[in-house]
Amino acid sequence: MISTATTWAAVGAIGMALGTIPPLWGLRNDPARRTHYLALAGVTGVATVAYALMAFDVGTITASGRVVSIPRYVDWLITTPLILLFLAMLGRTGRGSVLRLVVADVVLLLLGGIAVVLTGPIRWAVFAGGVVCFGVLVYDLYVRIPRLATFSNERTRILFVTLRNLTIALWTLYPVVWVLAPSGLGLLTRDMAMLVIAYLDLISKAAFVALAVDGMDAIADADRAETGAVRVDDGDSTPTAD
Ligand code: RET
Repeated sequence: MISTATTWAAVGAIGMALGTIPPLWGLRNDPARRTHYLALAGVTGVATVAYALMAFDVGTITASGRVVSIPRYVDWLITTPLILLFLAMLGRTGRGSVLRLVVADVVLLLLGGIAVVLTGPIRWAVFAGGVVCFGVLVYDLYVRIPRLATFSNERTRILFVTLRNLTIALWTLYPVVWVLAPSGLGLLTRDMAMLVIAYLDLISKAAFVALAVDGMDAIADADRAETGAVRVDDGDSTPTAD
């Protein structure tokens, strides 16, 4: 039987596929910034595959009476680090800070995935562990990365701030949906949760990627000029963004 969850997943797959067009276009027309476009194309490209699988109900398992979509968690584990990598690339903050962000991200997702299948109070303790990792991630994006960043021009800094704010605002809703969905208290049905998450995923991925591609000329300008770049790599110096 065709459920509403699979229908929403199909809508998600189409949206993500359309969202992959701008970075592919960029790859063709602006090869100098290949790494940026590849990261962006990966974000929506991987999600297209994950949503297509969910549309056919592939990889859906039931554990402790709860339905878990494996493609969803695999998608998040691959694509959220790519989003963070792109943000860090804008500020050119170096490998250490990217690694910190990615570790906090992967750990929070794994804890969220594990908590779904646990029962009893430990489940909420594991979920709380995920929320703590999310706190580290938000701190890094708001405080640490801007402090370490070397924005080559004002437009790149503005692009970073816009994408960073969009990311934090949207990502904060995921643990809320986790609590409301069958993964948590079960106040939302599986179909409703799929609709809400598909919608959140589309904005945090396809809209993020579209805004990023639109802002790539700022990076192109910066690459060409390389003027006004100020290296601020410790806490004593004036932050370049807040
Ligand atoms: C979980 C539960 C554990 C605690 C926290 C969570 C946050 C998940 C996030 C997911 C973001 C996903 C994105 C997908 C894009 O397509 C795992 C729900 C904090 C932030 C951006």
